[in-house]
Amino acid sequence: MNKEDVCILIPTLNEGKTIGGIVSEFKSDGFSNILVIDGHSTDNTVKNAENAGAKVVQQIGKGKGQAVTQAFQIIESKYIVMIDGDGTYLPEEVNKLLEPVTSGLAQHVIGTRIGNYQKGAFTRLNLFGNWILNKIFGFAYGVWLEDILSGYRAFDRDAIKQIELNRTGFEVETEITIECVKKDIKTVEVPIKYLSRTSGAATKLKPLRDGFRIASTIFLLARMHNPLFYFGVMGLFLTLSGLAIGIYVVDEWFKKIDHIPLTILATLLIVTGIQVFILMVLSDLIVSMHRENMHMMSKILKEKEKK
Ligand SMILES: Nc1nc2c(ncn2[C@@H]2O[C@H](COP(=O)(O)OP(=O)(O)OP(=O)(O)O)[C@@H](O)[C@H]2O)c(=O)[nH]1
Ligand SMILES: [Mg+2]
Repeated sequence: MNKEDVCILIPTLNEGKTIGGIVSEFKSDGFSNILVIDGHSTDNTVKNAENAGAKVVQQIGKGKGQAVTQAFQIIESKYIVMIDGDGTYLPEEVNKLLEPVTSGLAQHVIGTRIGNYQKGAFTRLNLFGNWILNKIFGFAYGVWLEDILSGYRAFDRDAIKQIELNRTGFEVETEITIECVKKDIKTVEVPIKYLSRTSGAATKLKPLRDGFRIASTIFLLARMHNPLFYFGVMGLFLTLSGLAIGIYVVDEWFKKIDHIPLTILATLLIVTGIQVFILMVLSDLIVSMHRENMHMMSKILKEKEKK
């Protein structure tokens, strides 16, 4: 692999204490193409990144997701490595991530932090949130990964040109992973080390708010990919709420107490729930047929290309 072919992409927002060191380490390791996409930092991030030899571009909008989307549009290198600028990932491990893409084994590599993290790198809430989000992801997309939220990744150019991103915040890693599953971009995970934030710079992640946003991204984007999951969860929620209210209403009725509005509500919830289940079966049929068509279309295109 030629290191000139690699672009190191670092999204930053007020990481002045760490960014210089990260850029220098990549430079001394022989990587000359380093792109810092900055979210209008108010500290010395830009100066330190430029002094260390990185190209700095200011993002147009707000959020890590918007920054990465913008960067993916301007990068034309053969291989891309994405890493956070907060010093929690090790630049020296870059070859572990690049190896599967440069050897053609995968088009997208995720550095998995779960097996080897420094004490304090994850709070208990982060660790639990991470675990549960990976499980929900597994149920929704049928792909069981260990660390869909990792910020240390490698791609080939073809992958980043296929990935379409719409989320602007910390849902970006999730959306990237979902896009790879949907577009059959081969993804592998490699174990990496994860350090705690030692610079003293504040984290920009708000675990509850961002955790909820990530969970809803996993759920909402599953509609086109796995309607059984999307409508199944919705139908189950409606039906179970209806049943719970219904059980209460019947129990009260035995005690000779009537709850007319609640009875109507329970009936409506159960009927809507059943309708959603029917929608689930129909959507699954549509998605399966669409998938078959797409498969056939790409087969025909490939045969045409051969001729
Ligand atoms: N360009 C840009 N970068 C951002 C933005 N928000 C966060 N970042 C960068 O994205 C990377 C990840 O952000 P962190 O705050 O470390 O989030 P995290 O790694 O998920 O959370 P921690 O585990 O607390 O570190 C860091 O390099 C941030 O500086 C933003 O709005 N714009
Ligand atoms: Mg971080």
